[in-house]
Amino acid sequence: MTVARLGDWRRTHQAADIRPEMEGEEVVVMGRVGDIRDLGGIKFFILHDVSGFVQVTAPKQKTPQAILDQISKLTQESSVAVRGKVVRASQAPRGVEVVPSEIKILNLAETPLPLDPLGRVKANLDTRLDARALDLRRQEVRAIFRIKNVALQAIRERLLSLGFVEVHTPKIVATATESGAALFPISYFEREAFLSQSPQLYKEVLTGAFERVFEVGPIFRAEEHDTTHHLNEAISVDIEVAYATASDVMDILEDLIVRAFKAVADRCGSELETLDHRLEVPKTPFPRITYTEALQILEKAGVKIRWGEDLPTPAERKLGELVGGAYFITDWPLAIKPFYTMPKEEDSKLSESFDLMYDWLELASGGTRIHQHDLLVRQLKSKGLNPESFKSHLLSYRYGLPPHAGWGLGLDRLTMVLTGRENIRECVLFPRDRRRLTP
Ligand code: AMO
Repeated sequence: MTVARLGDWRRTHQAADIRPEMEGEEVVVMGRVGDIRDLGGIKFFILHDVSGFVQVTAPKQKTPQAILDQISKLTQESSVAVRGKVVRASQAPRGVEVVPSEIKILNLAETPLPLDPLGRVKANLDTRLDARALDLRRQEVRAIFRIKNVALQAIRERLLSLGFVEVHTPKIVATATESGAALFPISYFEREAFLSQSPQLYKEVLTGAFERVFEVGPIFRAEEHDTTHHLNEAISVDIEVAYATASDVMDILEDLIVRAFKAVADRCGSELETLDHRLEVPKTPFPRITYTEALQILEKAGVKIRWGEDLPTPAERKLGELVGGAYFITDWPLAIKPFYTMPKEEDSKLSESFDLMYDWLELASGGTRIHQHDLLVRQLKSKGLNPESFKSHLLSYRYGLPPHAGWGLGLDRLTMVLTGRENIRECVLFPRDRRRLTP
């Protein structure tokens, strides 16, 4: 079988760079085939690449038969290389076209396609995710990931400029950290191990060496529920800071969220337009309400939650309606926070912890951590956990680990907010949920 290779063909231009003023120039463009038309005297197709598109036009009178035959073979989404001359053409989209002198079909797409990457035929989310490789070619879908990228870049640049060190902690681990969420067991030679739920314990220990660390990485949660905002694998931006408290890291988080919004508003105008989403940069300072105040606000609105219970989604939705935008809920009951959370000095039923909400959605959670060995052991026991399983980790706490605080921010959830998408699956390239392990 002959395989069309690139050989010595190389792009000279991206599609969007081809302009009417280049009339007469020879160019080589490469991309995927969009609409194909045959209008009797003329054949043309739209070539899309990552920059945009350009029309390739072959007048039958002036084009060698071999090239016309190749255009006849083309199918939508095939990848092609076109060598040709730039021609000013007022009737063509963007006022310019490429008249081919040579076409190389690099890979012919099979027909029919499972979905229409030009987005004219609507498909449901499951069909789209099943054919994600094609779905990701849609302009609207690419806009989501460009926004995610720009937001993450803004966050990363800021953290680096604040002296944070980017770290990578193990994802194959021996213990749980987030008591509420279940673990995925894996077989690790002759032992059982787990996929990491959070870089929590490692990032804490690393404050002893680097003082300020951050990580952008996957977290794995064996949660069975099927919601619009939970996945079994998600990306979390985690920070941990030595000699800091919850309130200090809330300030950092607030600043980062505003910077992410601003970066997207400044640099992703066309993507936001494609998504038909109006982005409002949240005003600072974000409101800070305590958990107890949140219960009072809810009660006034007729939603009764018993003190000490976590906020179920309907209560979060109500709070989103009543408070709205970006806001913190602080001072959670210690009993519903993980073992590493610092109790409040004034009231040990409470903890030095917070969640960052956006409308109804929890974007991040964090707090001051316990840095003293004996208190940590007590807390482990009070949660019914066996300190023996945390033995190697506990060692670090014996050697003068500094007081520290930090948070974990769900990047996929932040992307939901920045793009106005209702389902987290839209904001993850290849989402993993209870039913979906492929593609
Ligand atoms: P938590 O469990 O609240 O805290 O997770 C932090 C943030 O990560 C996101 N997130 C998820 N996103 C999608 N699907 C999931 N299943 C999922 N689980 C969590 C959320 C959440 O706010 N160790 C602490 C963080 C810390 O205290 O530093 C932790 O993991 O946006």
